[in-house]
Amino acid sequence: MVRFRYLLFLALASCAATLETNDAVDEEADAEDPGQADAIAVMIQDQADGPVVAEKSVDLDGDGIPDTVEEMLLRRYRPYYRFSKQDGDDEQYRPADPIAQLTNAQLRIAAKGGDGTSDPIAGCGRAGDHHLDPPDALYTCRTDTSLVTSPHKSNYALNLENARYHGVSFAEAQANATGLYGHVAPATINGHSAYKIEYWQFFAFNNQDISVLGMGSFGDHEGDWTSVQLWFDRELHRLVEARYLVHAKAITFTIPSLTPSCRNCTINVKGPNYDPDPPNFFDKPEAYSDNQAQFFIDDQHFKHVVVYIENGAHEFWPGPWGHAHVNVGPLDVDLNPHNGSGPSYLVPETTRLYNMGEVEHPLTRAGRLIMWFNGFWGSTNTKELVVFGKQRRSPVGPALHCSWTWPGRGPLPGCEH
Ligand SMILES: [Ca+2]
Ligand SMILES: [Ca+2]
Ligand SMILES: [Ca+2]
Repeated sequence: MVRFRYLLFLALASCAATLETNDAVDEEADAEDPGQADAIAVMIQDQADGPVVAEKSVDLDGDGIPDTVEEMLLRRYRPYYRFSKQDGDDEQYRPADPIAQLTNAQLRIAAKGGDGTSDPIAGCGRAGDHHLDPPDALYTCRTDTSLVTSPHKSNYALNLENARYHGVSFAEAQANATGLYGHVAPATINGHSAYKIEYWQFFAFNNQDISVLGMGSFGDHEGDWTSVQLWFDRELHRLVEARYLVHAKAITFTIPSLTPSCRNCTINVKGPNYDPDPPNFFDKPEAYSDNQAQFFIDDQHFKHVVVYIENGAHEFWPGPWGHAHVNVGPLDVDLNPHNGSGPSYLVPETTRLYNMGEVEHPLTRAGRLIMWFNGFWGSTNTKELVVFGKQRRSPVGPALHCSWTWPGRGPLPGCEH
């Protein structure tokens, strides 16, 4: 009898564990390798920012979702990148490793009103060049640089090393998913519980390359975080929405129920607002939502959102269609192309955890270093013609963006789009 009860207990425990992760099954794709969750649990054990046992149910970032499920979702739906050529030339400012950049950056203070930055802060970074090496110095030389101790946007600014603006080679980015991080948080969509899956990609320099009146640099800035985000419906068991961040606005696409017959193929999906030639993005951004999207269908039938990466500015567009232009004084200036005609690849799965965890409970050291910083990821902070409403100022980090989903609460006050 005792033995029977024990077996019953085991059966129930096993059932509970299955139910816990069952809602992450994608019913439009093949079943995943059952060993994958165990392999991810070992990766978490090896790479977590603190001791942990390799256990599939562990929730180090405290959001109620097993961390193995979060990492599995980030890997399963990792995006497909299409970089863009400009005048026949490939992207010159390729993906960059934010931790390596941080290690070679100085900490400064941005003057208000776009009036430059201070000298390197005394006592921050190593002797001589003030580089934040090791990068943990960012949070020890000053204690109010972190969103944990000071949960609002600060005037701190990293001065990235100019010689590192171009990032890594395309071959390296394609092999290592350089600069790609993410997090997953609980969310609701259409009244259903959902997993919000966010990808954040770092570049060390944004080159808008607009040249007007002899000035070739406005719109340019150090540091660039771009993002594409997905909602996985836990009741419908599939992806239901994609959000692309483009020039501080969001393009959304409602993903229909869809199981294409092909594998290792790219499909075009038209939405209810389908229009192959929508008006200027800045005049009518809503014409870009529910218009069209592309997905790469992998050999297990999982959908990977395809992003057309604007040359220089790295905005993630849903396709090569559409255009953006701005008025600069009397002139009408086209922004860089997002034609997707440069290098393109499915972002790889690597041995590195992509999940950063959450701000209050980072999963990895890289996640802590990236998510905590409450200042600007660059020191370009100059007054010039205002093109995008924020001069040449460098961007805030992922968690200070309004589209960052915080478990159980809304975005930070002062968040940016
Ligand atoms: Ca978790
Ligand atoms: Ca610099
Ligand atoms: Ca999470």
